[in-house]
Amino acid sequence: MQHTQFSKKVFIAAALGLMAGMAQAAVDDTAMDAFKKMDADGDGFVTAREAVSGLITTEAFAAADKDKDGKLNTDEYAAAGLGKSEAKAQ
Ligand SMILES: [Ca+2]
Ligand SMILES: [Ca+2]
Repeated sequence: MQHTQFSKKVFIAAALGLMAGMAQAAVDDTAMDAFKKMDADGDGFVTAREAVSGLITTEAFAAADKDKDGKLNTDEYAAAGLGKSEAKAQ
């Protein structure tokens, strides 16, 4: 039984991975996932301290913080593409 569940999970993960490559919505979901992980205290904003803990540089944070309030909301985070920038980061 557990083996069957495991296989199903692997299949779903593979399917999601496929969709993430094709659909913008899936990519955004991944970004939101990363946002939630980065938002350590769960207040809905990523502060500079949380961002640095989440491997975002202070430069990237400042560039993403469009309204300069010192924290990123989900819109700023998604607009900056921080959740998917690692793939092409140099
Ligand atoms: Ca937070
Ligand atoms: Ca902001």
